[in-house]
Amino acid sequence: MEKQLNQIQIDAEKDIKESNSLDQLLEVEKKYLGKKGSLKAILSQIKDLSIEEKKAFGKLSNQIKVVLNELIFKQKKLIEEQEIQEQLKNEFLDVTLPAIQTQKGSTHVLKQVQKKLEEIFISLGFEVVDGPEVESEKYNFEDLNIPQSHPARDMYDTFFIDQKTEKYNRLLLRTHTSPVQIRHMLKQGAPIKVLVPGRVFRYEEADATHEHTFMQYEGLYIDKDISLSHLKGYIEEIFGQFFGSKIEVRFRPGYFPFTEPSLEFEISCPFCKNGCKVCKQTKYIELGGCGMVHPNVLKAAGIDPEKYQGFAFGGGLDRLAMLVTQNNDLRLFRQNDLRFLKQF
Ligand code: FA5
Repeated sequence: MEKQLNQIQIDAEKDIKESNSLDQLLEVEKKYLGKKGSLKAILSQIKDLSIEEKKAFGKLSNQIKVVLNELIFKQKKLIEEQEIQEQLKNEFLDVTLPAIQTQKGSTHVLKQVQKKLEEIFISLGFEVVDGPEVESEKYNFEDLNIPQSHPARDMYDTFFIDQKTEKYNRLLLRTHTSPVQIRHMLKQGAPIKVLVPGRVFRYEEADATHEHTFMQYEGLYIDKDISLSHLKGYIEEIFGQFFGSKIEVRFRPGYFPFTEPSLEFEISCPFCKNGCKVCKQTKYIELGGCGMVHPNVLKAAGIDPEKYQGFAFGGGLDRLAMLVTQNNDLRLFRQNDLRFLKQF
């Protein structure tokens, strides 16, 4: 048996040295040291030996195992080293070649406009807040002083969701950012100074200036002794900073059930002095709606209108982006054509 063991060692050492790939080496390892390998097979004969012979045989087979394992380890290192050398010979790496250019992404133009507005509002002490896009009829309409069957609901072609809640009535996709006024008043009470940018939805046919999904921004300032003159001053400051030039604000009468009085606000054209194609020769650009928050809205949100007043104003962020980019079709912003978007 000792002879047999020695023969196994001689064969195994030869096979190990002749292995020139890791797969081959693994096979050799299995062949001699594996569960069904030659060493295991010979060990099965041990039962017929005397105790003394068993001891000697066990010792010898363990020694052989140690020697073979060590040889396998060394051979493995050798093969790995050879493989690396081979790879280095075949692969030539020119570190002086220019790197492959990856396409750089950039912030979407609507987000850029949103960020710019946010920075200006924040610098003036406003906090930026948002609310859910799936809103309740109560916050989108009722608490904003637009009860059911109020004709003003026609202004907001609404996507309703086939779900109703006891307390908040039907669910819908918010048609404007104004419901966040209610949410924030309920959450924090007066005073409030917030900017609400966000996505809104209306069941409208798309054209160059209308989308069914678009962005709005809305400013709300509630405190003691707030008046329309504050509103005018803030609009002047905000859009002056936004367009980087001194602008003038002009109000026209408007109508929103949640403000009283309600106004439309226009700014002097930041692109010309005497009329251009952006302002259609009128020297003014209409930006959005505004007014003093209606007492009913304050009451609905638990704020005492005798103590607090406030202004709110809101406009279309896509329309603002149209002005900035001098693009006359807002549908382009969402068509994801990189040739268009890469310009900004
Ligand atoms: C409102 O939505 C009011 N919540 C704004 C407001 C806030 C008034 C606070 C008073 C106080 P209006 O429906 O006019 O108002 O929409 C505001 C702006 O959203 C418009 O001036 C316009 O710039 C933009 N807008 C309206 N409909 C669309 C549309 N389909 N696609 C793109 N922009 C739109």
